[in-house]
Amino acid sequence: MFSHAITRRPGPDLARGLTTADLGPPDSSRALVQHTAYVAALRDLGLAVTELPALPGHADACFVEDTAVVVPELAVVTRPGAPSRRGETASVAAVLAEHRELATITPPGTVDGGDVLVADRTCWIGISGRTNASGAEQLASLLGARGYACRLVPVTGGLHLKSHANHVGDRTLLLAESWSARTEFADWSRITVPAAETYACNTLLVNGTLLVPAGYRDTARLLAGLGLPMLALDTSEIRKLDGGLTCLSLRF
Ligand code: CIR
Repeated sequence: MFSHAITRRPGPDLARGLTTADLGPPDSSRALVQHTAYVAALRDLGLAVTELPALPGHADACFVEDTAVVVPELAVVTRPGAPSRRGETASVAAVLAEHRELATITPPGTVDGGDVLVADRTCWIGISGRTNASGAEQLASLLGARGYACRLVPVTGGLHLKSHANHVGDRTLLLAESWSARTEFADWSRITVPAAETYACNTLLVNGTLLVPAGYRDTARLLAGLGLPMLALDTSEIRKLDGGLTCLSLRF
């Protein structure tokens, strides 16, 4: 169960954020409405949310998940892979320091939190365009020392590991079709997201409720089989920046 979350409001300069999506520029006012609904959903699920203000000059700063990896024993402040995002970590670390012992990823290592999936005592760490081998090994060593079994996973075909894989409870993973045969996940139960709905892999389990991106009917139907409450949230503007439901918060 999570008791806290950290989020950061999207700023008026959101359209300057990094993206590979070919969906046009985000509307920052609409993004703020969507973000407000997201924060309200976390609060409704019982989390105390620390909402940081927008960080001028850091258009991607609302994607707070990339700045840290938080487990009950520790918070690891990352060194984001995109140099333009490295100024986002300090203000998040200051909040985390109130709740956890802190560790830090150091150069030449880079890690984006979006590449890190922790479920039970297993941690999958994606090696991607953002998370390099040094960063992944540093993180695996920090978490390994605290009893987590870490698995390194090459990330192909998308920004982050969590663009392809997320935990939906009961030792079950939601996996992109293109990743369904990956051996790193083979000993867990798996639900495969149809290729046309890959974005819906970015589903977030919070205290027994599944937050799902609105508009992905086939995936919603598959997830309904889990029997969990589901809440669909509009992420249209966030998606334009390669963002999803997991990346908008740190939960702990
Ligand atoms: C970026 O490219 O860094 C941002 N525009 C999107 C980051 C999304 N983060 C995530 O899914 N964890």
